[in-house]
Amino acid sequence: MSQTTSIETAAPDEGGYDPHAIQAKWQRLWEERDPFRAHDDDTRPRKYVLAMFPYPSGDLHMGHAENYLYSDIVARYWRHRGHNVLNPIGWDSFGLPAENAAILRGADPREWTYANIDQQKAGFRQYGVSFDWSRVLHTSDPEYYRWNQWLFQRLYERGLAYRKSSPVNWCPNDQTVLANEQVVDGHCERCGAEVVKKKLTQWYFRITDYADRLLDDLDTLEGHWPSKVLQMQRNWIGRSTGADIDFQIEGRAEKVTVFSTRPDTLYGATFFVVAPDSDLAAELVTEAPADVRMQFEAYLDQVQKQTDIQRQSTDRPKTGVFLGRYAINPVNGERLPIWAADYVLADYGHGAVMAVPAHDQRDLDFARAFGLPIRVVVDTTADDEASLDDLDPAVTGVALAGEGRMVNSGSLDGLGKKDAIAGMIAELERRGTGRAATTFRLRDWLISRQRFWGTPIPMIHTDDGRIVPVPEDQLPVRLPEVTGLDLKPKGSSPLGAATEWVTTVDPATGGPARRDPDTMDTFVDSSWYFLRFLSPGSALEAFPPAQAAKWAPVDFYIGGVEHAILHLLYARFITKVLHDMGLVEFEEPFSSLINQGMVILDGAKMSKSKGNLVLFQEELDAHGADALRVALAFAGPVEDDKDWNDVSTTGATKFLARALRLAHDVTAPAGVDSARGDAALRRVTHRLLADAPGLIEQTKFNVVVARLMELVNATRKAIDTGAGGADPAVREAAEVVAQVLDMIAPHTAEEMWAVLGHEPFVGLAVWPDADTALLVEQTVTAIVQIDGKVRATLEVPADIDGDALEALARADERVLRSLDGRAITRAIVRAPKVVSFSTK
Ligand code: ANZ
Repeated sequence: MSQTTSIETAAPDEGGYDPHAIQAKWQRLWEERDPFRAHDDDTRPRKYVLAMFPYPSGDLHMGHAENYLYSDIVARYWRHRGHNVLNPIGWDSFGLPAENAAILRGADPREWTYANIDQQKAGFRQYGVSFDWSRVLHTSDPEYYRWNQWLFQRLYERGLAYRKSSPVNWCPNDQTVLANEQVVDGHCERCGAEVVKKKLTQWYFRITDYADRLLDDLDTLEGHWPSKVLQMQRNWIGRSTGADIDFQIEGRAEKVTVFSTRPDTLYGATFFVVAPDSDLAAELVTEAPADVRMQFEAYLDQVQKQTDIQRQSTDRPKTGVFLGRYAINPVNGERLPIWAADYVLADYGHGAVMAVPAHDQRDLDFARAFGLPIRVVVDTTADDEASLDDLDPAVTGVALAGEGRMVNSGSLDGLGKKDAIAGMIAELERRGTGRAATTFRLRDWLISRQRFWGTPIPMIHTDDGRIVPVPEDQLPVRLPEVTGLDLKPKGSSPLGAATEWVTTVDPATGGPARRDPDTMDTFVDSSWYFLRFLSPGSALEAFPPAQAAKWAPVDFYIGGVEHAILHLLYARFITKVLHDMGLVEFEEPFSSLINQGMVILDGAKMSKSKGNLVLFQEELDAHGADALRVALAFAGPVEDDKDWNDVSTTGATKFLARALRLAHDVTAPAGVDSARGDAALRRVTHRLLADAPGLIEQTKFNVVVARLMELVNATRKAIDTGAGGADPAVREAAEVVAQVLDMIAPHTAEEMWAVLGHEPFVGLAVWPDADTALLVEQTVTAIVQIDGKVRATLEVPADIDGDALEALARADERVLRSLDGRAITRAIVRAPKVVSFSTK
């Protein structure tokens, strides 16, 4: 594109700051010349800056305004530091809202989706975000989701994608399954409906294979990710260490294994509990008498209506059914009655527990409710405390969960907890009936959804019962047209009813077959999108490994804390898989992470339903992008919530007008040595240059705005009361204002830069180095007294010695005039502040 467009600059008249005109002008130029494109062949150091990509939910809102402002500040910052910056944008455009909107209107989810994307694109352009627009991606484009299908098949080959039948979270409203991560306090994360359990065959990704790495590698992110997020991830993965213990069941050939974090308490086991909704319970009850079976069935019905949260809550009466069977304690041969009870979950550990009521509160509550024996095997009394009798859990109802010495435990007696656990594990291993084990709270990732608007799962079910991948040369499996399809949720995927689409052939035999009708969880789409930005148009590969080596991992990632678990965990998992496939060298996708606070109103979250919305587009139209950006950046620390009441777009506009006016008032020509200019102003300028990098890298954007205000004020003062616009230090200050302001208010900054006589773009101008000589407070003001009266002040070096200071004072013109020929009889010098002369 030609570079000859002449740059008209706004008139310098008072109050002539016209943000909308300035904005339109520079946005046009950016669009024409595309200055923020990242170039793969650029050899300068690189930075990859990314804000979590948006869902095309409609207009951009204040949350977007904040999020993409922050990432833009950081992207612009690194350009000013001479880096080749990648700051891409795309849309996370599959998902339920589009589908639900389409159902409401009887339309195609594509229409809603792409119309919203266009609207948001325009909003971002109007907001002056310096994206590389050449790399836009939409996850709902076949060009993108083709690579989801590729990824799925790679996971399938590696045994990391598989199908199983198990109780899953089912949202009765959305009529689809949910991953554990999408169930919040027993309710659907999206629609709030109460989630129920349903046994279904679904596709899973084996994220549990990576549980140890996902947990251990969090240590490498310490100090780079918010500690809260690290903790949430750790809790979610939830590693427990202990032992797997095998129990013989009377009348059953195979042993049953339980997981326990307290194998040391095995001698204290007095009963055995299985999850009512486990296969084991169903099996054990088949041989029970009819009345027990009926009782069990009724109980199971009741249990299946409960959420996991309810099942695990401690403050509700314990319920259960004795199954009439017995397990044998492997260390002492005791018969333990087997119960089915809802506090044991089917999908944690092995779905069965050895119950040790003396030392586990849930087991104790259960034992007391059903009159089961309670045996203490750990003496938790401290030396000087009451006897163990006083702590008897059977009486107090409080389990002894603390540490102590083993009792009633054969050869373990007298040992402390750690030794007793080790001793018991050794004993179990010797007998071949147990071993050290680790269990995770993390479950495999359920990725299939019974909805239309997602990536079709690229698998084929042959009529003879095999499940095979769609041959790679037939990818992508595109979504069919919606015409004639009923998208309404009905428990199975609407794609199953697209007869023509679903009918296919077995690639091996040509025999009849059907496509898998489910689509993928949209978290699959977002688990690797940051890599797709490296070559969004590639038809050959998901991403080129060579580009990944150059650009990734993402240096700066920003988004809401609501993604602290789901998205980040999945992206970390997929990155590790890609690492193991040899496609990326790194194992963590995001080197640093920031969670921005929310923009709130009157102390509350903004919401359409509450009617307390501040509309992004309205603010943008009223004040322009720069004022909105300055006001938001200034409103408070990045991580804090910002109340719109504290956001001053009016103040921001005044500040921007003042800044621009500086540029108009500069009369010193460019290129004049500013060293001769106003030293006080130069110090303010260079202190900002020196401090801005640290402030930005610590995301203290509000402080940068404050420091810019300080420099604008100091420059104004120098113009009005000092050497005026002709002072080269004033030009220097105005140029630095433009270069630093660009991060926050890029349109005004470009305008200043042009007014100052520079070619566009200030957004690409590398900041000058701070002159370190100007950074120390080098001079102090010394006073000179004659016979007790101050006659002169001197600007002197802070480290001046007494002799030099006295010499300067004696030579000073004002001092000589005051002395008027009189001789100095005595001099007292306190360097560097005071010189006191006497003449009498
Ligand atoms: C015996 C025992 C004795 C236990 C004791 C604890 C204390 P975390 O730390 O959460 O991993 N458990 C095992 N599988 C379970 C399941 N499917 N549903 C509910 N509870 C289950 O908890 C591990 C402990 O939770 C295990 O250790 C087991 O009870 C129970 F004084 O075994 B313990």
